[in-house]
Amino acid sequence: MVRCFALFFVAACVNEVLCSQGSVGAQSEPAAPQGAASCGCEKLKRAAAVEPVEPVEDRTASAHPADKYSRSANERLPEAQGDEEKIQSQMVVITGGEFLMGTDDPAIPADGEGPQRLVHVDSFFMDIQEVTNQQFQSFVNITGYITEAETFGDSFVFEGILSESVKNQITQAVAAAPWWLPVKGANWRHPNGPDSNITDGLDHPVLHVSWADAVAYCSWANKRLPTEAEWEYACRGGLKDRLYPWGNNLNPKGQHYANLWQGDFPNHNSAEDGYVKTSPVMSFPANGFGLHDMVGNAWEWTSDWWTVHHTTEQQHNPTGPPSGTDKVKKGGSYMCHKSYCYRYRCAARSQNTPDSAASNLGFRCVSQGQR
Ligand SMILES: *[C@@H]1O[C@H](CO)[C@@H](O)[C@H](O)[C@H]1NC(C)=O
Ligand SMILES: *[C@@H]1O[C@H](CO)[C@@H](O)[C@H](O)[C@H]1NC(C)=O
Ligand SMILES: [Ca+2]
Ligand SMILES: [Ca+2]
Repeated sequence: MVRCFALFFVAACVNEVLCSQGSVGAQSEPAAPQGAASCGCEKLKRAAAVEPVEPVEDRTASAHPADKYSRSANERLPEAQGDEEKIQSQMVVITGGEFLMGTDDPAIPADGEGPQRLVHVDSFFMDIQEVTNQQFQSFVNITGYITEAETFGDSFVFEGILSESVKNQITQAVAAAPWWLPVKGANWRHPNGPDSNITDGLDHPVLHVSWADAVAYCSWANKRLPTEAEWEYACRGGLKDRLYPWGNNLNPKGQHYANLWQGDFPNHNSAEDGYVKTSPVMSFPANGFGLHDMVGNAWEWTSDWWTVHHTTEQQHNPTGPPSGTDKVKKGGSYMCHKSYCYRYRCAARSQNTPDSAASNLGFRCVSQGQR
């Protein structure tokens, strides 16, 4: 059976009627600068356009990937385990404490960056890097896991990294962000379209992974996704009330500290930081906690459902709303430029439906103990 999924696009809270999650906030809070708010990179949504001819279990099956792909469900030979352990990310302990989450000076108020609030998180361990293609490949090799983008048969790819021949076959684009194209055959193995591969990108962040895919990987590794609070606490690297993981200056001493976009988005990427697309993980300096690429390179999924409304009361280990339609992602990507997507700040945030996948969205895992 051929499944058909329409791509609908929510114009970034500029149109309040269309913005299902942010409409109340967008009305009650000052509007963000149009350019900054109309970032297309986080508004990609899959939605069933036609009545499904198959029951929906296919999709709910991946809502509980932890059971199917748990370590115990996939016992392996000890020698295979040895290889796989080697390939796991190094983790660092993030010593718990209190921090100021969010900001009272939001660059994009409609995203719910404020208010600033006191949050306590307990200690945890965090991968020092984004999960790489090689790590994800090792997971897939052992478990046979199939990502949602592979099941759906397509994923979103930034036009600028597609080959001309693939681009020419595409007739559909995301209305308010025409640089995003739904590309058949794009998935983690073919991140820049069906004619691309990861042979030379094994140490780059895995892309085109849905939220459930990320959860499945972390569960398999006996880890989990970070909460938004854990992620932001880790991003700040012990600094208080700063924009970036390393401070307030984007390019201290003229150096680049993250893989972002330089030039004129979306037409010209001057790649002054050395990379037009993703970079190998850990190509840029670590923050004060020893974490690399917390902002830039690939966006990172968190476990929280999305809301733009936050209590100002002090919270301990907040986990976000109990339910929702979108999941929170943090950190921005190699596609972020101040002119349209100033989201490579620790307080910045964005959202996607959990079944979304794109050529700039990945993840890293955390755990309660050392793995
Ligand atoms: C996964 O399997 C493929 C095919 O056998 C192999 O080429 C690749 O090296 C394996 N990757 C990992 C990370 O084990
Ligand atoms: C991967 O892509 C490179 C560059 O386009 C190409 O030369 C190579 O043959 C491809 N490898 C595979 C296994 O398809
Ligand atoms: Ca770059
Ligand atoms: Ca990142």
